[in-house]
Amino acid sequence: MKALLIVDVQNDFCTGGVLAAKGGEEVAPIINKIAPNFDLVIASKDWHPIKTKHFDKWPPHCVQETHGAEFHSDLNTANIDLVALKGTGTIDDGYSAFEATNINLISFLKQNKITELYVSGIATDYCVLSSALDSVKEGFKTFVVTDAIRGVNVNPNDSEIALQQMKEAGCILIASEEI
Ligand code: VGL
Repeated sequence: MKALLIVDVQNDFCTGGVLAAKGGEEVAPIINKIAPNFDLVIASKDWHPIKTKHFDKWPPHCVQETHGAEFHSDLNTANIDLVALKGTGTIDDGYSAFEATNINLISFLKQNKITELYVSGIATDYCVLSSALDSVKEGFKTFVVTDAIRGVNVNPNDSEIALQQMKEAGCILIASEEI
């Protein structure tokens, strides 16, 4: 069985958001198109308290219950079976969807007999990267949907480097039209 993981397609990571990945919202229509091909669709949300050590590194973003933390309106949420909330503590970065605190993501995927995980969303160089690397570590055959991800690129090459890291870790890079 195969699952789609949609990482953090939230307002604060899209155009106009406080930590926007360039063209972040462009992943939404691609994700909407591929989502019906999966047995299970999980969407993560960065879900931070107002005060967290994470905001020593980053401008405050995706604060719980705020507009910035909502899914971008272009994302079809009807496709989503489960929302995984991460970064909910006062010290954790919560980059990986596997750090979700409202659900044990590994157990949930295993209970649903998922063996293949396809990773999409934002940001290529942080949360997509961490989630994909954890997915490999947990033994899932891991795909990264290259046209359905966008990076923050604090340094201009960060997304490129992240893609290389994912590839070296064993992720399979795939275009949405190949799914
Ligand atoms: C993210 C930077 C800071 C992400 C989260 O969702 O990739 N990036 N916090």
